[in-house]
Amino acid sequence: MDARYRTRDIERRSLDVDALKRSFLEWLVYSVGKDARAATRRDWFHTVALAVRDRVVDRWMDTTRTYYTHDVKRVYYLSLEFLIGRLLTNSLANLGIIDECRQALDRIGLSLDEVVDAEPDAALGNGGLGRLAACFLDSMASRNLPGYGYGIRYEFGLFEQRFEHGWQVEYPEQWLQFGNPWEFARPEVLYPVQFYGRVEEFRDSVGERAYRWVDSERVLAMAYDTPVVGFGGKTINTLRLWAARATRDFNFGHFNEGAYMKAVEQKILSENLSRVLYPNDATETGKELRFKQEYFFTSASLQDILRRYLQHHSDFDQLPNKAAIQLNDTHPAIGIAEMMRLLVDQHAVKWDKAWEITQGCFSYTNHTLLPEALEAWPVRLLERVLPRHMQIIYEINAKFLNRSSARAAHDNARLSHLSLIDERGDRRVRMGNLAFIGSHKVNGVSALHTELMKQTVFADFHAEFPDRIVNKTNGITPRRWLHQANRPLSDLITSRIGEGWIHDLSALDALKPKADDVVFREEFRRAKRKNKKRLAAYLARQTGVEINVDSLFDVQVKRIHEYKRQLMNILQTIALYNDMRDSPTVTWTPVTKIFAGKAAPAYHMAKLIIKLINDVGKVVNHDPSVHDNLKVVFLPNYNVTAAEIIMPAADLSEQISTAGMEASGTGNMKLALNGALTIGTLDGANVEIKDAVGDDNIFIFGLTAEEANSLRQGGAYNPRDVIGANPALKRALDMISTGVFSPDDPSRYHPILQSLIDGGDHFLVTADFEDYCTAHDDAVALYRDTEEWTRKAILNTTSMGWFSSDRTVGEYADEIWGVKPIIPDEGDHR
Ligand code: NBY
Repeated sequence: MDARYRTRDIERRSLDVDALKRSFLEWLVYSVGKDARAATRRDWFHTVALAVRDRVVDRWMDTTRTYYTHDVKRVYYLSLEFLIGRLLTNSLANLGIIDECRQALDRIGLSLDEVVDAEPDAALGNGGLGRLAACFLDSMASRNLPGYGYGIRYEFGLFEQRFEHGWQVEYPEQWLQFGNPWEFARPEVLYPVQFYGRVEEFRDSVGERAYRWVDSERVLAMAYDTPVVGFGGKTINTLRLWAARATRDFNFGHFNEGAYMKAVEQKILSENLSRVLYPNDATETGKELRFKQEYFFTSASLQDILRRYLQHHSDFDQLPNKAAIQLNDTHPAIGIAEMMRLLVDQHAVKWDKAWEITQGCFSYTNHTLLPEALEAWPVRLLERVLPRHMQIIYEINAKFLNRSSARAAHDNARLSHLSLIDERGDRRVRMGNLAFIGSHKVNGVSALHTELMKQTVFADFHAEFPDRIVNKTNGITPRRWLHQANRPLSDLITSRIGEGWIHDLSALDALKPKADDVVFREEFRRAKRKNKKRLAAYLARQTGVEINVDSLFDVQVKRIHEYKRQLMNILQTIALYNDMRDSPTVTWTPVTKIFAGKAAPAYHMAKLIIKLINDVGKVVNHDPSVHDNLKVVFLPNYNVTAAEIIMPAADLSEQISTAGMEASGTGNMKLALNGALTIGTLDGANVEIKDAVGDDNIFIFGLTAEEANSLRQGGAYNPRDVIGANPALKRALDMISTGVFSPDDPSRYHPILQSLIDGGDHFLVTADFEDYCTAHDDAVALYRDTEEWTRKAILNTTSMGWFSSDRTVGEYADEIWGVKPIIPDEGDHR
């Protein structure tokens, strides 16, 4: 090889400060095409990202080649959502070159923080489910597991939220507007995906009945690959996202007839498949385009998985030993039928063999028990859009029901529960049931949620397959959520126990005794205060509200949903406001209520709750009689980037869902890991967090899942009586209903009051209110005892080791996927 190129290649991979600086300057000119005087912050971001990407590519190819040469079993994580956020700090930190990069930029006269801030936030997800997928990618790479993410390269991510007069207004999120330096387009990796048409029956070469799908419309799926850098930079996995491409860009027939728009119409319609992420986080709205998105990315991914397998194999017997396919909720569940179609129709595998292979490969994670979120697609839609899949689903169903114990027992009620088809009303395909019977393992995301799965939605399936449902309590990546987001605390921890905790979070255990060390407590508080100052500055910039850094930062950040009960929080805020005004001479502990989160655009009640919080904030924040002891701030456009600033700064973490409704939660873990104390119900993973941090270090209140259930089942619950018996609650509701917070429109909040009073209060806000207020008072009282509060905060951080997604992913690997870590062989490039 030419010696000059060789030196250049080594230079381009070098991690030292001077080499980094030289690459930045070179990339700016030769790839971004700007000179240093004209370069904007965005130009510098692209420059740095490209230079960093150079330092990833060799190891990426090593990783891919190692998987290929050893023909290892891989795990494929199929998810309609990957909420990855920004990647620059993440790549630098996982490569271990944050400081080098900072210095290199310093020498050019630039600040790394400003460069980092120019990166758009990749919001290819709605909330917990999408962020979990992103944490799993980080953990799979960091544990050297051969894992791939498969999803959609949405042109528009989750909408940008702005407030106009306190109302949520949605704007398109154009994250790709200025290009994406992390991705590699793969125009040669292209798969056809069919829709519509009809099924033709014919006899195959040996005279057996066979089927082909004809007269269909085709769209192409084109791959875009993003490297996923593991901690330490050894394993670099791949996130492969599909973009829709038309089979024909241009219809010359139409064009020649002068129909210019019509000539490109088909292209635009086809490519709409990857245009935009659906913004619902807990409701299924049954849109045809959404269903087509699900099939589009699932089919392309399965074709890609089979192509990769066939590089080493000539039949499909070994597929379950080479490919574990994880369904992130039911969104890719049509993959069960698609795998059967690919094996039976395209590769002439016998039905029973194909079914055994399919079950051997697939597993399914359930993320919710809320009935409105369980996907059920109309049979008529499937018949029209995927006619062959509908046949296959009928066939799977018939064989399954025939062998079920319910059939043997002639138990029709149970049979109808087990059926893939919901026969009530318009007939629908239950995607959860399809995912369940097509998988060898099905998991819930917290101990309580898994238990409830067994008792409720999947009770009949659990009786039929008692070993299939397992628990995998969620986790979060300690790299992003502590090491990167919270430098002050991260440095403090490292100063005492070294860096090992970054890839083995259970090492935090060793710090528990430090809770009793005055000096450590002082340093812990100093780190928290730095983070609070940073958040206060950010909130002031974004909202104009100035907050007291020494107040208790009381944080509820998550999607806005009635079951998450932001309403209960704001009602308690009003009650606290009243108390402060009633007793102006009391020395109040200053409290700042911080909210953030998006509402699904069509979820009117959630949007009304946002408006209420903003209206309450307007009154409270301008009332001199509370002497700045209470502030209410709603930060617009919550996303991963905002979360990285909020989590480290929180004192109190609000996890107050109606028990039985939050499958797990993961924000609860991020906040506790960063030293916030939780005020919460016994719901989702809160139960396990309580066990980990200890009863004395958490504020638990409210009904249990069982109690909530029986209260509702009993039918005797009367919110009116409860309100009547609680003067603080009654007063807060009266203020809302008489327009104290909405003088311009006093009846604005009647729908909210209605849902509580006449609507039966489905989410039990009134039932839990009193207990919630007591728990809150306890928390505020404790906050005055600085040393004791800090001690508990430290015990929260140091007890959260188990909630690392490294642990979660390790359990999936051992108990569901059967994949093993492998350290990539190094190529001859170093
Ligand atoms: O998944 C969340 C759960 O609510 C949360 O408790 C859990 O911690 C997290 C990770 O397991 N579920 C969630 O985020 N769900 C969605 O984002 C979602 C998105 C789309 C649809 C349904 C749910 N949909 O039907 O379109």
